[in-house]
Amino acid sequence: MAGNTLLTAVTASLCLFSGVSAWPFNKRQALSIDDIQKQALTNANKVLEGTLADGMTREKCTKDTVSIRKEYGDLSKDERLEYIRAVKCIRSKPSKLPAGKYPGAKTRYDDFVVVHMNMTPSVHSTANFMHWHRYYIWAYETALKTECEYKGAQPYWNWGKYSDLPKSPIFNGDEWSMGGNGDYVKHGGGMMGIPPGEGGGCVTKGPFGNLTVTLGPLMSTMDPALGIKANPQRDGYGNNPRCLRRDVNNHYTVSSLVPTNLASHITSNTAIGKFQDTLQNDTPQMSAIHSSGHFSIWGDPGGDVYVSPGEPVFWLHHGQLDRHWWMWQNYLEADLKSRTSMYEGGTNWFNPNSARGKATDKQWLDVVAPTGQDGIASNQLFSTTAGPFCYIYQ
Ligand SMILES: *[C@@H]1O[C@H](CO)[C@@H](O)[C@H](O)[C@H]1NC(C)=O
Ligand SMILES: [Cu+2]
Repeated sequence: MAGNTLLTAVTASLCLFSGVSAWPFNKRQALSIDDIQKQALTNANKVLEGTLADGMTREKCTKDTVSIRKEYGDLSKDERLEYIRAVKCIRSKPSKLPAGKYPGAKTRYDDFVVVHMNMTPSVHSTANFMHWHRYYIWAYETALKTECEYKGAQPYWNWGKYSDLPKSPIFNGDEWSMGGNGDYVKHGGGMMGIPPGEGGGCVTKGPFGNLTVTLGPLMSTMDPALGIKANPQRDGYGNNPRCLRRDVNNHYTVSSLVPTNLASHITSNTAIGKFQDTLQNDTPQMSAIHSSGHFSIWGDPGGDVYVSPGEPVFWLHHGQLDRHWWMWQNYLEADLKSRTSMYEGGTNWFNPNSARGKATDKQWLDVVAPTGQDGIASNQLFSTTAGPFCYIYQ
């Protein structure tokens, strides 16, 4: 990837300056996404060693205890099987929610989906968007460990790594994958003129083949002609058993999710407000990075902003979103401290005049919070190695 970026930079310079002395040896090279990851990791380690200050206090988290989140394709086959086992395990434990109000919440996994459905308006396009989701993914990772004896860390999906996503280790449908694409069914495209991919039907191959989902839909973005059953309850919490659908496609992995675009998103936004807004706000020309990841999987419930955690790969996508923020926070030594604590935005997605978020605002996970760890303030969720957290990305 570093090689590709260099080549692109050289080619671009040659085009711009053809005729002039063109060889760009003295030009500043754009950082590649791999360079950014390396710098972020170096700085995050300095913070752990105490040679670089980020303004946070940390007692428990050290270089010896920190856990390392890896890319799914970088896990060994045994590590992948262990992750798949743990996800299946959490999907087999009973829900802790009252069945009367949430008849669709059958399993402990569904508890996570319900909490997200419930919180959606107060945790998207808001000041706490990155913080709440960091907290939420960590709670899921913790549940895998404490309720299902999971030995590893939460893996992520590096968006820029696979230009042919259906053939990636995540979606190729083999026994070490997160299941295959949906079976092909003829269907129309989605929002903003996105063409249909080669799936659209039920996932029938691999570890999550023939999975039943029960909650939602609430805000489906799939072609209505597919006839996805409406939920018996208006709030989407009713029991609506149906298959997991995907339409894994390459539309975004070759556009908004290419490594150069990911790198320039990180290097060109210096304040968190801009960083979060550009990450989330789709334009008619281009889907933003956050939705691009969701829509690369698409399907039901993956393409539904409320119910999307019902898609088992949600956690890999949002793990990467957290990593994207972590890289942005950490890759510049001089800005690391200020970027760690930046906080900006409102508190309700649907109300642009909602109260401004404050770093002292408590965040809630309700029934999926690890014991004694609900209601943690945003300013304790700033660093992945302070507050309740102790992990870095490799
Ligand atoms: C899913 O069900 C279909 C049809 O019964 C079957 O052919 C297929 O092997 C099943 N897949 C898995 C992963 O169990
Ligand atoms: Cu979300």
